[in-house]
Amino acid sequence: MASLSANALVFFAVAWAAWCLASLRANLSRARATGLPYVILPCSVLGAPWLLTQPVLLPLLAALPESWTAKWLPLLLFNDGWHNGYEPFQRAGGDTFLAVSPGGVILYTCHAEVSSQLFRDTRLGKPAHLMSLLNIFGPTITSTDGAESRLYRRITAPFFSEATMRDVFVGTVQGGGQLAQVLRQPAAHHHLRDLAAKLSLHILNRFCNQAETLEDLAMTLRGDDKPQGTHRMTYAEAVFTLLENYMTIFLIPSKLLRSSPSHTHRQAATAYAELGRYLQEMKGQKEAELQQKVPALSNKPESIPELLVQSGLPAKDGSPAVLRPDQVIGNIWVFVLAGHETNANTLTFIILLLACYPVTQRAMQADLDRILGDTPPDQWTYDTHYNPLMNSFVGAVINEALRLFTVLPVIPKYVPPTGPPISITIDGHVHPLPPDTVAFVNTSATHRHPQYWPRRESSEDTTPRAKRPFAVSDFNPERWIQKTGVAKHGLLSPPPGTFIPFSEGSRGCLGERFALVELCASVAVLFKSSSVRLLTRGEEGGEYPEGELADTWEAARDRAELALSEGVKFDMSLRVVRNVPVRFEARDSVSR
Ligand code: HEM
Ligand SMILES: *[C@@H]1O[C@H](CO)[C@@H](O)[C@H](O)[C@H]1NC(C)=O
Ligand SMILES: CC(=O)N[C@H]1CO[C@H](CO)[C@@H](O)[C@@H]1O
Repeated sequence: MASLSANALVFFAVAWAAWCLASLRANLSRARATGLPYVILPCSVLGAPWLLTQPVLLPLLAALPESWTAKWLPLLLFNDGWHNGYEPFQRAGGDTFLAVSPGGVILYTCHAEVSSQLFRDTRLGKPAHLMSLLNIFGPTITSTDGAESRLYRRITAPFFSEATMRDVFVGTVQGGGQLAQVLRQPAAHHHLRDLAAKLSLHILNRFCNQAETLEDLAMTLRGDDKPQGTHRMTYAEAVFTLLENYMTIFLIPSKLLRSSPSHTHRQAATAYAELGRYLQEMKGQKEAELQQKVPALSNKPESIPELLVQSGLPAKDGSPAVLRPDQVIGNIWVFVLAGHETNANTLTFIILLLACYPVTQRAMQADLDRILGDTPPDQWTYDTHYNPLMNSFVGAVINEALRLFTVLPVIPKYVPPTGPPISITIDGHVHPLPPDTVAFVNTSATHRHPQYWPRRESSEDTTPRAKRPFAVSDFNPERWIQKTGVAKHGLLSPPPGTFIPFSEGSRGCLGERFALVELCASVAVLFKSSSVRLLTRGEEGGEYPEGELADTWEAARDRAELALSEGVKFDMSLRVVRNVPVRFEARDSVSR
């Protein structure tokens, strides 16, 4: 018996190895036909075999001499793409190349010309089969393709009007004022990202979902909010807990999670169930409102749930509903996710970068004083202030943070498996990409490409404090300020494809304006009234390891830079997970 199963095992191993070799050969010949440089990998970074064996294999592979693995191992570490910046491309000797494995062919590019083609060519889709991660409540705009995603875009796009932007600007100034007060509390830095997330989730609920008031934000920021009715978690708690445990919730069925001995698992299950209920309630309420609504009376911009729910109802003329209930719910959810995480993380990066760069912070504040003068925040408006602010150091700081801290470091595209190859052209040479090729536009490598974005001189760091390049030392908002000529806009406008934090083309970010308006208003309101400062260990208080002698600002800055490199993580989006001790202080009128 034992020898029979051993034989079977050997048989399967041999068959599998033969299949791998045959697939690799087939894929290799397709890759060669493109005329692009390629790297051979033992497995696909996206395939189940690697995803499942990675926890065991990775420590072994990491123990091998670096010279053996440097060329290919980084390409198998999906979540390290941001940390490596442009380096893997430098090592591969090209800005566009293929990674070939038995599991498939992946194209990597940080070449502006190629990215622009990939964004513009409407025959390219999204690898929706790899993105189902987002569809935990139903299909979503981000993780579907073709006619289906176009339908969702068409339905929700009217929300992003100028009228909405006016509301978002004013609302963020109000909400940011509340955040500023909370941030001035001494220990607030321990919760910096969470507080930023509370603000951005509030802005999203208030304007996308028309579901919250400023008082709700004040309560959430203080941590005084309680679950309403029969809910076991507040809405914000459900969203944050779900996001913290996203992989667990995606991979393990709720039923198992609910009866798991692990408290975290049970919390994750509760968060999923609770958020599902909140989304259903939101849908139900909008349905009720829509059925009562007198059309002529409402001139408020419509909310995202309203637009989606409307499409989920049969039309007045009796024609059937355009969306199924799961499509309505899935998309309400994805707007919550896409609309708050990215902004929360970007605002957090901006705050910490400004703490590391006090001179830049003061320059930005000088612009805030010049543009806003003594106008009280409740009189700031989108029409008067948004453009001047975005053309000043405020816009420069936001752009520079978006450049270096790409919350989405990679943008996937896909050559449909059925259909002809799709060609890209590089320097006049045509390269046909075979069907079923996944293409990754590496935003973070593009944004740190030495040709498009020369490094700041002082950032040529000769003391290797960490193995990987420090994005933070390259932070230089000054590079966005146009000094010569009579530029119509105050800021540099980079060549197409070189600055792509929001992607471009028909699948570009729907919320780009929304995001920029929110970032602009929150940065303005936080830094008009306060300054942020890095804390030395003495100022911070608390216990520290013996032998840490240096307690200077420079030492604090070194730690902050390390936190903004090694303490940054990418899973759902790029965020800083290590605490950076900072303090917000009121700007005294003397120093202005
Ligand atoms: C700093 C903030 C933000 C950044 C950097 C950002 C970036 C991006 C990027 C790179 C994509 C393309 C993803 C892909 O192709 O796989 C995207 C898509 C999207 N974003 Fe944003 N985003 C931000 C904020 C927002 C906000 C505030 C909203 C909504 C209120 C939003 C809604 C969306 C939606 C709906 C999509 C999917 C579009 C589609 O697939 O057709 N985003 N975003
Ligand atoms: C591009 O980004 C992905 C995702 O972060 C990463 O896995 C990959 O290694 C990057 N490719 C290169 C050449 O840097
Ligand atoms: C781009 C391409 O041809 N990829 C193929 C590589 O091999 C696997 C396994 O045979 C196929 O499923 C892919 O389509």
